[in-house]
This record gives sequence, structure tokens and C-alpha cells, in this order.
Amino acid sequence: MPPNPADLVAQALTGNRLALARLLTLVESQTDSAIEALNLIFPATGNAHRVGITGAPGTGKSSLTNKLAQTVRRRGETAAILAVDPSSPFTGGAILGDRIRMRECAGDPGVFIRSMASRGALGGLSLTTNAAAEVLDGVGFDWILVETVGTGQAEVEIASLAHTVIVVEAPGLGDEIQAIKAGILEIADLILVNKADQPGALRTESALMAAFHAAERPAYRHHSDIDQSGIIPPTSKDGWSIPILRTNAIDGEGVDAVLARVLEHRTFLQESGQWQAKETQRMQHAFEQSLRHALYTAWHDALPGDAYDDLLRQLNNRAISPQQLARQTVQAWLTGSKSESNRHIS
Ligand SMILES: Nc1nc2c(ncn2[C@@H]2O[C@H](COP(=O)(O)OP(=O)(O)OP(=O)(O)O)[C@@H](O)[C@H]2O)c(=O)[nH]1
Ligand SMILES: [Mg+2]
Repeated sequence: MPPNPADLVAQALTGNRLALARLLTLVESQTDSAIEALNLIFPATGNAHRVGITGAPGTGKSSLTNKLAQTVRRRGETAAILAVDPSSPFTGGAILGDRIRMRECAGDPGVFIRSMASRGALGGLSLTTNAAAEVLDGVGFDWILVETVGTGQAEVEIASLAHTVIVVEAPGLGDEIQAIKAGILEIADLILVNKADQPGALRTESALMAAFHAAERPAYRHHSDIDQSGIIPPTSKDGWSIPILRTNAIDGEGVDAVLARVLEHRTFLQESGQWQAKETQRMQHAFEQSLRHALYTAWHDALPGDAYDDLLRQLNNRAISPQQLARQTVQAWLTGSKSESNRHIS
């Protein structure tokens, strides 16, 4: 028998981890029960700090996330980790690997780890990831750490559901320039040069700094931009100075400093009003995505038998363009539902 959403939510809210796992599976399904569950948990949300951790494959995102969760635990707070898209072709079989790398957190009830295979999910990555984050927020986790592999659309979507985005770079992958090209740095609130113990870490750091400053401040940069120590101040984003930090995710060196900066970023967002703006934006995004999905489903479900095939046939015959067909379809639908509601009134 399918689980009752209200029971699952009630059990998950008491800290029942099995119920939480089942609730997450339910909300990923985007069924009516999923919507009911999300609606029940929604009033309890809005307290977690959502942190996106993204970067090229193999830069150390999972190892860092694990260390960050431990640092959070030492503050007496709880963390939920969402490892998104571990089924990516770039990281085949990574679920097992992630479990192993995150085993240091295993057995700690203050850390919850969930892998999400989002590929092919209806409405894309952000709809299901946001739903899962809502549940984890609602059941009371202080931190939600979302790991995504930065290989395409995913890392841009992460910016829409995280308060703070950490971009992880590492030496020796030759992707510094690629990352910059792909625009991944544009979404960064913090940049980490991980694997600081490896040769080339300093070079990666300078390459990042140089690229950053070349992009933002062209040739007319003044000497006063360079402070006493000769270090170029980090680039800013809406008034926030983006720090570039070195970390070692194996022994945890530098991770305390990362969390300190993330906390500073939280304060910055709250004091500047951007925290609330991000919340509003995220909810609007979720609403609009859900609305598109609901409208499409309602329209599609109301179609008689082979009406959809007829539409496709018109396209195949080039009798009508896809754009015009969409317009006419909506107009016909609206007219149809108007006359239907009139019928109810009369
Ligand atoms: N030397 C060194 N190795 C590291 C460091 N951080 C991670 N590694 C190693 O790098 C490899 C990849 O680490 P992961 O944490 O799985 O990296 P990831 O970015 O999550 O990888 P994907 O999820 O597959 O994209 C593992 O073998 C780690 O042990 C570091 O700071 N120093
Ligand atoms: Mg990983």
C-alpha cells in the first residue's frame, strides 16, 4: 500500500529516519501525494542554510562536504547532504564511492546523507532537489549541503536553490580556464582551491585570481586596488567579496575557515536583505515550474483519445508551425474551459 503522506510527514517530523527516507522518495515522485506531503511540511521550512557545493568531477566535492558536515557538527548543529546526480556518466558508480568517502559521518544521527539520481527527472534537477531540500529543511536540519557536478546546466540551477554557492577547483585538472568559460565562477560566493597539498595548487590559485580580475577589471586597474601585502582584493558580487580559499579535504585543513566564511556570507545576506530576496526568488521559481508542470498535465490529461497524435500529424505534414500550434492549442483550451464553466453557472 502506498504510504499515507500525512503519516509519513508526522513520523519524519519526530526524527524517524526511515520515514524521512520514504518521504524523500515520495516527494521525488511529483505525484498528488507528493504535493500533499510538501504542503504539509511547508510551514516548518525556512530555517536551514542551503549551501551548494559544485565543481568539476574529482575536485574533492564529496570529501569537502563530508568535512564541512563534521565542522557543522562540532558547532552542535545538524547537516543533511544531498548528493545530486551521482549517476552522471562522468562519475559512474560514484554512489558507492560517496558512501565510502562520507563514512566518517555514518552512524551520527545529526548527519543525513541522500543520493539523488536526478537525470531525466520531470521538470529537471531543481524541481526534485528543491522538493528534497524543503523536506530536509522542514524536519529541522540546520544545514543542507547540496553537492552537484558542475558539468552543465546543473551548476547554474544550484544557484537558484542555494543561499551560498561554493565552487571547488583543484590543481592538475587543467580545467581552470574551462570553468571560467563555462561561467561556473559567476555563481560562486566562495571559491576553494582544494587539494592544496598537491603540486600546482598555488598556480591554480593565481590562475583563478588572474582570470577573475581580467574579467572584471580590464587594463585600467589602478595600483590602489592592490593592498599593502600585494594581494589583489577578491572580486565582489552584489557587495560581497568572493574569497578564494585553499583547502585539504583529506586532513580537513582550511575547512574551519570555509565554514567561517559561509557564516559571514549568511550575515551579509541577512543584513543586506538578499537572504529574503533569495527565498522569494526560490519560491517563485518553484511555483512557476510547478505551474507549468500542472498546466501541461491538466491540458494533456483532458485530451480525448488520439488528439495528441493528431497534433503531431499536423506538425509532420508541416500544416502548422509548432509555435502557432501551441498558441492555438492554448486558445482552444481556454475557450473550452470558459464555455464549460459557463455551463456550470447557467
Ligand atoms: N591529495 C588530496 N586528495 C584529495 C583531496 N580532496 C579529495 N581528494 C581525493 O580526490 C578524489 C576525488 O574526491 P571526491 O571527494 O570524490 O571528489 P568529487 O568532486 O566529489 O568527485 P565526483 O563526485 O566524482 O565529481 C578522491 O580520491 C579523494 O580522496 C585533497 O584535498 N587532497
Ligand atoms: Mg562526489
